[in-house]
Amino acid sequence: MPDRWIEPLGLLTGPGAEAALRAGLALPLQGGPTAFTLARLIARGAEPSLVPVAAIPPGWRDLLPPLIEAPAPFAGLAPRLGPGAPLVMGVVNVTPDSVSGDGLLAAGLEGEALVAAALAQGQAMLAAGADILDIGGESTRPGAAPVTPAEECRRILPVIRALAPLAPLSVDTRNAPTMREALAAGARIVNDVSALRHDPGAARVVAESGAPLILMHMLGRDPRTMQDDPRYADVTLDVGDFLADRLAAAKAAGIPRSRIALDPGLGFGKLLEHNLALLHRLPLLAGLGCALLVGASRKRSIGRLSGATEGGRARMPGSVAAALFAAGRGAAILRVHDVAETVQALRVWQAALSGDRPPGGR
Ligand code: HH2
Repeated sequence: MPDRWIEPLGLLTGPGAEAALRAGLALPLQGGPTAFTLARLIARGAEPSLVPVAAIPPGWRDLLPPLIEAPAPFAGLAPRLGPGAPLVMGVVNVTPDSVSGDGLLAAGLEGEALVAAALAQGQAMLAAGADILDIGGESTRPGAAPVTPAEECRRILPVIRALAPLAPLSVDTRNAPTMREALAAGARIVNDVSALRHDPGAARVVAESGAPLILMHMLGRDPRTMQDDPRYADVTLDVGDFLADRLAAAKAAGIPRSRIALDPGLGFGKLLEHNLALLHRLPLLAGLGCALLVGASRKRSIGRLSGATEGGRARMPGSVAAALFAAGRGAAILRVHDVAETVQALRVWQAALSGDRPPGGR
């Protein structure tokens, strides 16, 4: 567990960031394009202090390399939106009960019709600019009942086989047998919301396959109970400690840091204020030296903040706002249901931040 953290504050982007970097007044957050001008020095059991980056004491500078250097490109992927942009991960849920309201089994689809619908959904997301498709066969919404690996495989394997030739796929599963089958069927990335805690065989499958891995924070181990009175001393530091611990466990199992992305797990055992704190203080987690993934899309917090209580696509505009905010705070991967809307918003946001005219624009 880290005993010290540097929290980047005073964030800059675009020409302002470049000027501040040249003048030695800022440091790049994970290689840019965001830069930070202030550092909050946080040591366990002591009052935090705030200093300009040029005044970070020598005794703290050992924490800087993972914070300022670009992590290895996740899964070797270059974002389709260009350097410095996040990867966009489109969600394909082969479930009857997903919280986002988009589960393909909810539409009563089976067999060839299900595969055709998943293929059409995936193709539309790719045409809209998705970099990765995340295929899941088990809902992990609060209170969801678990699904056996056999049922999970029955749902997702035909979809993975159909989509694998078209795009890099991640498989959203906590189960080692499902990981193994999904990778054999053409998935390239493992997305485990239990961070390798649910199935003792998972670490070995990932290590032996060489697949990139997403480790996510969830409070406790069970989605059925994770929302029962979640409590933290300091949610960002607690999540940071957890992710550092899981990163060490993955490394011990033979999965190097360069293959791993970390995710604070918005909505997984968190109240609205916890989700907001994690979004806001995301740059602190960059100190773990991995690409950061944020999945706020269509979650209950978006509904609470926007009044879109009915869920599903009604939460799209708020989800896009959360995605842009996360991108500005160093998220390298955005997990979203509404790919076209998110990509359009990212294009405008990127151009406005950089101060450049978009290609072909006036
Ligand atoms: N959120 C969901 C599922 N998987 N994986 C990662 N890494 N991060 C997330 O935030 C995340 C995730 C829940 O969203 P959804 O897939 O829409 O719902 P459900 O689990 O009900 O299918």
